[in-house]
Amino acid sequence: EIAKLPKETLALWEKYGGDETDDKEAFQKSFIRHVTTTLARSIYNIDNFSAYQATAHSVRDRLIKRWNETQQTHTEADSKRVYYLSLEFLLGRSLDNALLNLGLKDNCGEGVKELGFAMEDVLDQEVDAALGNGGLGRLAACYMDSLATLDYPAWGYGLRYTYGIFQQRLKDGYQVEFPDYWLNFDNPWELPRLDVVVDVKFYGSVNRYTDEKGRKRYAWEGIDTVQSVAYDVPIPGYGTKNCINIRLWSSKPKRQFDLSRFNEGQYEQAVQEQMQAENITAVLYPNDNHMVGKELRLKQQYFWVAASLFDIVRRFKKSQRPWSHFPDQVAIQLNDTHPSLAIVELQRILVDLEGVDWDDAWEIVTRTFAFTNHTILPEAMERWPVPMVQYLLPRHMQIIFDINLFFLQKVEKAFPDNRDLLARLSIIEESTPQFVRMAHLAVVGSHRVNGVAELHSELIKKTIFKDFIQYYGNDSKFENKTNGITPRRWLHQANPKLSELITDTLGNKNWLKNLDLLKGLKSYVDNKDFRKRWVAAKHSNKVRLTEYIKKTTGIIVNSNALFDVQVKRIHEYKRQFMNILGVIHRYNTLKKMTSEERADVVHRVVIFGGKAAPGYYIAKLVIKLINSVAEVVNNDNSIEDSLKVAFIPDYNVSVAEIIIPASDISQHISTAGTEASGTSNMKFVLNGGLILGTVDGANIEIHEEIGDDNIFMFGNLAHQVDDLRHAHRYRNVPMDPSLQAVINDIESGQFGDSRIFAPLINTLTLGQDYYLISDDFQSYLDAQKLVDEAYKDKEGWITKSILCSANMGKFSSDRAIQEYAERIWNIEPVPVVTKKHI
Ligand code: C3B
Repeated sequence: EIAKLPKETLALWEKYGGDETDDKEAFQKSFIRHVTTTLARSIYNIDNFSAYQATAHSVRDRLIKRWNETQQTHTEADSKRVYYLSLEFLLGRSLDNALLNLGLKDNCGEGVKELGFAMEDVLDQEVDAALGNGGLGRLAACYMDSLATLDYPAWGYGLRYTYGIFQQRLKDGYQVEFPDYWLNFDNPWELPRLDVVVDVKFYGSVNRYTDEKGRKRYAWEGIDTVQSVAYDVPIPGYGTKNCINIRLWSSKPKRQFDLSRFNEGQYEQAVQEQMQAENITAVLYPNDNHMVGKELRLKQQYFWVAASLFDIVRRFKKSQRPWSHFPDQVAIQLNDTHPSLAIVELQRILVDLEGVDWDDAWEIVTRTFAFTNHTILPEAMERWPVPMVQYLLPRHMQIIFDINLFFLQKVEKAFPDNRDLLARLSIIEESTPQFVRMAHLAVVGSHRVNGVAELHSELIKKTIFKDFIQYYGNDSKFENKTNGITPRRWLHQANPKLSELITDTLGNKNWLKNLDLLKGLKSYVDNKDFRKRWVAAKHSNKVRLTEYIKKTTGIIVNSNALFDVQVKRIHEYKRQFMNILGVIHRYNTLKKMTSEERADVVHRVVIFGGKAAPGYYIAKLVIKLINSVAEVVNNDNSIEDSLKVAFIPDYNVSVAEIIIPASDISQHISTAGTEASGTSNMKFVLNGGLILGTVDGANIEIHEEIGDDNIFMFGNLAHQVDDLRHAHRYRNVPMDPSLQAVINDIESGQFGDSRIFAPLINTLTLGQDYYLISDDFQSYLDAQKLVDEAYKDKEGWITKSILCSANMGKFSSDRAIQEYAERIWNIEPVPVVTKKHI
């Protein structure tokens, strides 16, 4: 096509294209151009925020260039791609990451400075893209970073929520939620593709007809059509030209107005319809590890899945290959069960729209999909009422019944006369009403199912998917892929001082692409100079956090104290409750000491952060209790600063980047077997923070890597949990005496009106202590004592801290992505070669 253009046209493109080079001068030119044109401002009215916008737009220009080159390269290579379907992408801020990954940091930093701004202030203007709840959404973001860095041809697909996860503020110690209208100002990190539009249907009916070959066929006549508009978010890799794409869909009404209604004078109803369409992608459901069965959520899921599959199929069709080649060109990863309707949608496209025979279609579908499970908590399992699915997606419901029928027929052949097994394996739960078990659909429709840490992957085979193991045989489908985190954001960006020390020590930045190289730090563990700089880095991070705590809470803490951190979503299984009960125990122990005795204790700052789902009453009470305890402890001069408690509001990715590098010890204390992996545990240890944790999730593998000396583990083991719960339920197990004492303190009113906390305390007594706080409490206190002892040995602690980081190579998301690519997706890297600008 290009060859057909007149020479003069080509010459113009050659001459004027590709101006966005990476040098300082070109950047400054871009910056000033964006101030005057994009922002319509001038040298006289530019503040930090406009400086951020101008910088972001200048970087965006360069990102888009790479994005284009990458997409062009991938299209030409026409090799297999992976599509990562995730309802959540918790990206956080983009500017600093883009500067680093594009290699623009120094030139832009200088360029901005010469223009009169400090890069730090400029970076601080950006609002987080917070399109996720917690671990699952942040994992997706880390995986996109690694996919880009490792040159894989990959796309993410998600939703462009108008409102991300709510903003948390505190009022009288209680959480209050505010909307996160993150698109208030323009968003330079997305490319609106107003021309990429997909019609998505809902409701309606199914017609049966006979096609020209005499086959019975089905056609779904949906009645409510909503448009899905694409917004592309470029994700640059580190140290590569590769820049991949996350395509986020936004809903908009198909027609601007229903004119007939308008003419009939029903103006309001006509506008209403428009608003309903826009509603679909309005808000991210704020639940973590908990299912809420709202129809709008199901609509979101189908809206997203339908638009994404349409896009993927359209791209495949361009290559004119036969359908049987689809799984050789396309791998689709399902991030949890949220996108499992994609299995049904692809089967529908193939059978109803493309006329592929059912069995051939099903073969294609199952070879295409793979599924990651992130939880075994029963309340998190997605089940949709059959009547709701039937009404919203009548043809899909038929297809699910057929998938189930054919699947159960096969099971019956292998296990005749085993009705119980059939009922347990069925995709349909035979209750009133019936439910669709999305996890079963995902397992049956995928060729691989993986858990996210070794223990978790073993547990799913023994619990939620036990019966599938009996049917498929142990090793056929089920695998482990231990989670990982990107060292670019979580060490290099979040902890610049430590990153610089590591680079100086190892001689280069190669560790950022090969985290195993951190092992090289071990030979410096006794090097005085190195140790000094290591401590200095940690201390400056603690000073930074001290200032942040003061700014956000007014609480003044001592940066020389031991910083003890628990930041994550507030959930009973994560046991923030146990942590604060432990704090009360510590406080009352300190109060009983004499001044001389206290002189000997390690001073602590206990730091909490995390959001509770707005409807999760008990979790919200935990926040209140933490703040009530903080109020009393922080104002008690008699304990002489030996203990401070701070709840940092509105925990998010950017706040995590300040907190994590400043931690001495962090708590990952879930009831054994309940935390599938955890990923913040990896971030803390990578930054030289030690862990106090239960034998759960990735704690176990971190322990394996860093050794007994560098981690504090406690508590009952996963295999003991069932028996302990049974005992609580049917025997009268006395409460742990130290715990009982703490409960008495709360009930005595030491932390304010104790009636407020009664429902919380009831979870330990009336609620049968489902999360086994009493069973683990003594062991927890013992472990805390060991932490204090170890911290007193300053030099010993530094050694532990260094060895922690040095042994964390395994937990790079690069390693995880490589395993997925080789074992599940069967895709190869496609490096981007620099293209001319035409
Ligand atoms: C989380 C799990 O709770 C974590 O243990 C795990 O590390 C991450 O996923 C990533 O695998 N998770 C979540 O954030 N939301 C869910 N709905 C289910 C699991």
